Parts: sequence; C-alpha cells; structure tokens
Amino acid sequence: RPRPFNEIPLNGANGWLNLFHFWMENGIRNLHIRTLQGFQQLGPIYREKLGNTESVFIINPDDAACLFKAEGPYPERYCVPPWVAYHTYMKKPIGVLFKNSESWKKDRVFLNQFVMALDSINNFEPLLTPISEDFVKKIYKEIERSDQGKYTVDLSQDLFRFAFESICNILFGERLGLLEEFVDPEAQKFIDAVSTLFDTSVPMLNVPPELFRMVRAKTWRDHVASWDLIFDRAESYVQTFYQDQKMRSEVTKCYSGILYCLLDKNTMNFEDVKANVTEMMAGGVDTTSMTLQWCLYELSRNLKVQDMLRAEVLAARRNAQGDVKMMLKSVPLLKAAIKETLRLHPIAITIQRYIPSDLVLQDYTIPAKTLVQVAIFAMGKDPNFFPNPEKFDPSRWFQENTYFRALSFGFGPRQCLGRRIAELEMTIFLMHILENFRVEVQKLSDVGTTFNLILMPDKPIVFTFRPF
Ligand code: HEM
Ligand code: 2DC
Repeated sequence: RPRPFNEIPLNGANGWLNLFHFWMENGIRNLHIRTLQGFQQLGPIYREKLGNTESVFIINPDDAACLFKAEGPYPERYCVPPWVAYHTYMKKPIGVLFKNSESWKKDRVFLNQFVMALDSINNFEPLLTPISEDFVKKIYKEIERSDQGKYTVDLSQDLFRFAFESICNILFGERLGLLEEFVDPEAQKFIDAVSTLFDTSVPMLNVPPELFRMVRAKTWRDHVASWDLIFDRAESYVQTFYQDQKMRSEVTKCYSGILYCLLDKNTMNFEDVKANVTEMMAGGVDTTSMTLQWCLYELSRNLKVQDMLRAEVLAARRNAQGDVKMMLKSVPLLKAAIKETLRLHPIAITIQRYIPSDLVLQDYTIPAKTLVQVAIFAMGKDPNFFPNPEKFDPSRWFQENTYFRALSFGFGPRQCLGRRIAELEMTIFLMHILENFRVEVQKLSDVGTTFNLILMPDKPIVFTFRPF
C-alpha cells in the first residue's frame, strides 16, 4: 500500500518563511540551485511550499514518464501569476500559453498544422537560411574592420536580433533588417520589453497577485509596461504585414509565413490569431538566442567536439550538393549538440503538470490537482541519469539510455509550440557558423547560471571568431 502524501519529505517548513529567507539571501535568482539541494538532502521526491504555491518535485526519468502518461488529454502547467494577472486585469486576449481544456485544445490543434507539422516546417527553411547568411556576413565584416583577422564580441544583443528577425520572418514573411547597421528602434524596444518581462516576473513568481500589486509596485509597473509594449507592437505588425502577405501570396503563390495561413482558413477568429501570434513573437526571442549562446560557449570549451561538428556539416554540404533539406537530414551530431546544450542549460528550470487524478510516485500517493514539477535542470546534472554529467558530449544521446531524459521542450500535446521552429532556426544558424568560423571564448572562466524566469548565463560571454 503506497505511503500517504504528507510523508513525502518537506523542503523548508512554512511557505512564507521560506519565501522570506529566500528573499533575504537573494535566493530567488538561484532557484535552480535550491532544487539541486532539495534532491541532495531529501532524495528523489520532495514537497515544497514557496509563498502560496505547494508542489511536489521529482527528478527521476521513470517518474517523469509516469507523470506524463497520466497527464490526460488537456494537460495543465503552472501559470506564472503576474502573467495571468496582467491578462486578467487588462482584459487582454489569451492564446495557447494561457488557455486550458477545450479552448486550449481547439487553438492548439489548429496551430499545430502550421507551426509543428512536418510539411509546414519545410516552408521555414528558405525563410531562415538568408538570416544566418546575413549573420555570417556581419561577422566577416567585423573581422575585416578589426584588422586583426578576428572578431571579439559579447554576442547576446546580436543573437536577440537574430532570433527576433527569425520568428518575425516565419510569422509574417517579412524581414525587419535587424542585422543591418541601423536597427529599427521599435523592434529593439520589443526585444528589450521581452527581457524586462522575464526579469520582472521573478520577484512576483510565488506571491498572489493581490499582494504584489501593492508590495511590488515598481516591478509590477515595469511588468505591465513590457506586456503593453509587446501587445502594441504585435498588433501593429499583424495589421501592417497581413496586407503585404496577402498580396504576395496571391501574386506569387509562394509560401509567405504563418500569419497568412492562420487567417486564410477563416477557422480561428482574428482575436485568437492575434493573441497566439503575440505569444509566438514574445516566446521566440530569448529562448533560442540564449540556447545558441550556451551552445557556442560549450563548443568553445570543447574544441574537439567543435571540430567534429564542423566536419559533419562540411560533409553534409558536400553530399547534399546545395539541397538544404537533405543537408538538414545528415547532421545528427549537430542536432544532438543542441539537445546536449539544453541538458546542461535548459530554458525552463522545471516542466510542471497539475495531475488530473491521484497518482503514485516513489510509492507515495499524490492527490489529484497537485502541482508536480519535473526538475529538468537537476535531472541534467545527476550522474544517475547522465554519466559524467558535467561533460559536454553530444554523442551520449546515441549511446546512453535516453528514456524520458530529453524534456527541454516539455512533453506531449502541451509541449513547446515553437519547438520545430526553434530546432530548425538553431540548426541552420550553427551550420553556418561552423562552416565559416572557429569559435573561442576569451577567458576560460566558468560561466554560471542565473534564474531570470528562464535560465540565463550569469555574466556576459565574450567570444572570438576567426575565419575557418
Ligand atoms: C511552451 C521551452 C522556443 C513558444 C514551452 C515549454 C517549454 C518551452 C519547456 C513548456 C512545455 C510543457 O509544459 O510541456 C522552449 C525552448 C525553446 C523555446 C527550450 C528554444 C530553445 C520557443 C519559440 C516559441 C515558443 C521559438 C515561438 C513560437 C511557446 C509557446 C508555449 C511554449 C506558445 C506554450 C504552448 C502551450 O501551452 O500549448 N516552451 N521554448 N517557444 N513555448 Fe517554447
Ligand atoms: C518558470 O516556477 C519557473 O517557453 C516556474 O516561450 C515554472 C514555469 C512555468 C512555465 C514556464 C516558465 C517556468 C519558464 C518560461 C516558459 C514557461 C512556459 C512557456 C515559457 C518555459 C519554468 C516560454 C519561455 C515561452 C514564453 C512566451 C511568453 C513570453 C509569451
């Protein structure tokens, strides 16, 4: 007979006391370290109350498998409280990120056709390749300008612009020109707003909305301003680009982006299309850019792996003779390198689900409606699940047991909507960089991780690019 819920080891005691200690020790920016310590001290399952949220944390891939097999047809994850509060108070339309049950399913099934389905993503490659080519050109230009045969730079701003340029081109079929000398300040404002959005979410993450509106006045104001700007920009892009897209499609019969497909079918109403496009625009900036930054960082510290990947890409190019689709099918190690990057540097600290019915994990009964969090950051660093976890080794994904270990994009019908876009965008980017440059990090000092709602490097990383 399984043990009762309240026997699950408890991390800390009172939820508010926990949160208070956390505040004093600046612990909220180290939430990921807290999960590591939790499992170290309490074993593979524990409970924790932070502020008003209680959850069960698990780390074992077998337990993750049980959880996802029991998630039901309408999986629900933790909703970030300030995000929900903003949409509720400001009466903003919501997309798949916030919807649940039938209305989530309806949107999601419709969107999947154009965002996730294999034959749709074939259309994305021609929109993405020119952006990576421009990125490469930009680096060559800087190398020339430097007069030293190399270019040394903190790439984060350029990667934000690359990511935003990519997601907008896929959505609207329109280039914003963010890799040119002059960057449209409106686009830059959007990029900055998304960063602020994540950053200001952290202090309000475990506090009920009624409280943080009063207590965290400045944070809340900045948060609201970021969302407002994101909604305004998204609205005006949709309005201006849709007409262009329609004309282009009618004249050339060519694929011209996701927005056109969504509106063409007349299935989803305009408000829902706008809400979902807004979420995709905002979701497409920091996620892929941070992952690419981490990937370049790992490749710079593991030059042998970098050389192997480069050899794979060059061979793929030779064999495919200019057929990019074929080339994309012959770079398995590069794809594994992205997986490996996300193992060591996930975007989401956990994947969470409210369980629809009672569930037994590690021989404890967990009642329906409990929030269960799979601690993927901790899992990726655990030698029980990844031998030599600190080693960056893409080939492990072909050699080791990978059962319920690749969870960086979540799992199942509620997994990341942008997954296919992100994977393709990052693969194409890395192919172009590897074919052209050798990448090094300036200092061999370790870069740590900080919790800014999504996990990010805790200091700037300075890369050096040399023509290969
Ligand atoms: C959801 C990670 C890029 C849009 C998620 C989730 C994760 C995630 C872990 C939650 C999944 C779950 O609960 O099972 C990532 C990572 C990315 C990335 C690691 C890149 C490296 C993107 C991009 C977009 C995007 C480029 C833009 C289209 C979304 C949306 C959801 C989501 C809309 C909510 C989906 C739903 O609830 O149905 N992402 N993401 N993400 N992501 Fe991403
Ligand atoms: C943050 O404890 C930590 O993809 C919380 O593109 C649990 C949690 C819940 C949902 C996660 C969030 C964490 C991190 C950011 C995620 C989000 C779901 C979607 C979102 C992972 C782990 C993200 C970045 C979306 C964001 C789109 C938005 C800006 C419109």
